Amino acid sequence: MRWTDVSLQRIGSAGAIALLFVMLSTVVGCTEDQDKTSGELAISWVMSPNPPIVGANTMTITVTYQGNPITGASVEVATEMPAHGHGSSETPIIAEKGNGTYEATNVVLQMPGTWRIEVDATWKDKTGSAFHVYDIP
Ligand SMILES: [Cu+2]
Repeated sequence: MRWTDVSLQRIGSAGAIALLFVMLSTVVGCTEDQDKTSGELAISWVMSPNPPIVGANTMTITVTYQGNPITGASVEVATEMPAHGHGSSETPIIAEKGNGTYEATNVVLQMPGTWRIEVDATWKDKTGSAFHVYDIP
């Protein structure tokens, strides 16, 4: 049973409709590829294909600090299926492309379901983190 099923039973139909609107607006507002960022470095990315698929995906990642593209950052991509307690079967390959752009290839999502992708970046004494949750059919 997923948490949404439990929630719907507890809050009744009026609450369920309200929750549905919240969930819909979350989906509609989800055009950017990052749900949440933290730290001093700003991180965003675009998936290819978009939306991502079961199999190998590519991420084009942008790292900026106060609006300026950052070269020479250390970038890491972490994939996880929270419900299953495992990550990707493969290790992503990160390549710096210049002007604050980093390409992650071999981002393998080996099964359908809910995946959380997090990107962490470090540059000098600055860090940043961003993640997005994808439902892969
Ligand atoms: Cu899994």
